[in-house]
Amino acid sequence: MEQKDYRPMWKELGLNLEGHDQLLAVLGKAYKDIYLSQENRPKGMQYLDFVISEAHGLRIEELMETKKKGNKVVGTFCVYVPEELILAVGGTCVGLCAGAEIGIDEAEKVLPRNTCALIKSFMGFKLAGLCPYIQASDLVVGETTCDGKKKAYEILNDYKETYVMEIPQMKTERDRALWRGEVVQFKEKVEEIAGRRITPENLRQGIKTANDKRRALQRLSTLRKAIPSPISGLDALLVNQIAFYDDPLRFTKSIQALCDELEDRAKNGVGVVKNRTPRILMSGSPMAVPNWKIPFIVETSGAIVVAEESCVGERSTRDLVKEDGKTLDDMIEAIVDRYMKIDCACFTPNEERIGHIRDLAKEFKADGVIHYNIQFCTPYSMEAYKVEKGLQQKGIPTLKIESDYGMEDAGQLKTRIEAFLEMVRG
Ligand code: BJ8
Repeated sequence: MEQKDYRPMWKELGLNLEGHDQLLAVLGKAYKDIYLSQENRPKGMQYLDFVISEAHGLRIEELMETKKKGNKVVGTFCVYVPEELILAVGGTCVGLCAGAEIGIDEAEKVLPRNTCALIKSFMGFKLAGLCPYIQASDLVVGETTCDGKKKAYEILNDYKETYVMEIPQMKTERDRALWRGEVVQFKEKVEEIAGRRITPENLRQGIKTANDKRRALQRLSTLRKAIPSPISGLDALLVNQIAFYDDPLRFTKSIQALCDELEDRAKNGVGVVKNRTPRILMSGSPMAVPNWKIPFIVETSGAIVVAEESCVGERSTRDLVKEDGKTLDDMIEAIVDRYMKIDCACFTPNEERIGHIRDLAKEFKADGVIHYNIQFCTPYSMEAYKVEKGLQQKGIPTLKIESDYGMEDAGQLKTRIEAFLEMVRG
């Protein structure tokens, strides 16, 4: 099929066309090398291949169409932003976190070099004019999680107005009250930009849509418990990444169909690897699209990733918002409760995260855990100590790695990962 020319739309959005062409060329090649080279992929992944190929085309066209109808697009950087409220007013929530190095030179003009790659990436995407999602957003929402993000939003605000939600640092009753206030204020902000009120009816629907998406992702996760796993870690990661920007209803339907296929595979003992392949749980900093480096190295070194303890994975799908609320107040409380359960390393203390990692390692029969933090990410690199200790107590082998989005350390990482897998195999 002939590719549609989206350049007029990109121009209208103010993208840097030359840089954007380069980005698409690099991404296209990486996708082919990393994804399309995999063997025995489920047929259902064709939908994801299509979504990736149209990530800057058809999907942006859809967003522009919905905007024409008066609906709003809200860009976010963190799983703390309650998608339910955006869906309630007919809006679309898109993830703006970025996992590519391109644009980093621009980012380093305004950010210190020793800033985490994720922050540099979203800043670089904006400054270099490479991200149609941020251009299409009517509202960009930041949050006070780590110091790097918090301060970066002040700078981003010079280029694109950024609304910031205050996230508590602890989980006491006082913190819950603060968070409740933030959720209510955000609800008012969403109503203001949408020019529509949030009602029990539309919020109930918003909650259901977001929960249904999480249910589909939970089902996918459960199916990865099969030995051998019916889907690669790379493909499962891609599904979790695409969850942040695809149309939620269509996405949910497609992932349920993919799960039907995986269920058949699991029943018939069909997997993407052999039975005795080492099973790895990845844990740590989120892997925003197109950050596929570590799982690619792991899976081309003779292991399979069976779960991700990360915001692009279990942390954002584990909990649902209770659906039995009758009044608007009940529903807001249910949203507040659900989001307070997120165990980001920005919280202190954060013991529940260690418990979650141990539980996941057990449930998924992981032979080892690879804890990954993006270089210069203080919360996750600091918490790695506690994670390692907690896993050691249970006799679970752990490898701690730190990396950025560049490929310079790929060889060294591969050597370390291979040595770890050797040890895990025993
Ligand atoms: S809830 S993990 S999505 S903040 S990698 S920018 S923490 S220095 S991304 Fe996150 Fe929300 Fe937490 Fe999840 Fe800072 Fe670390 Fe960079 Fe990070």
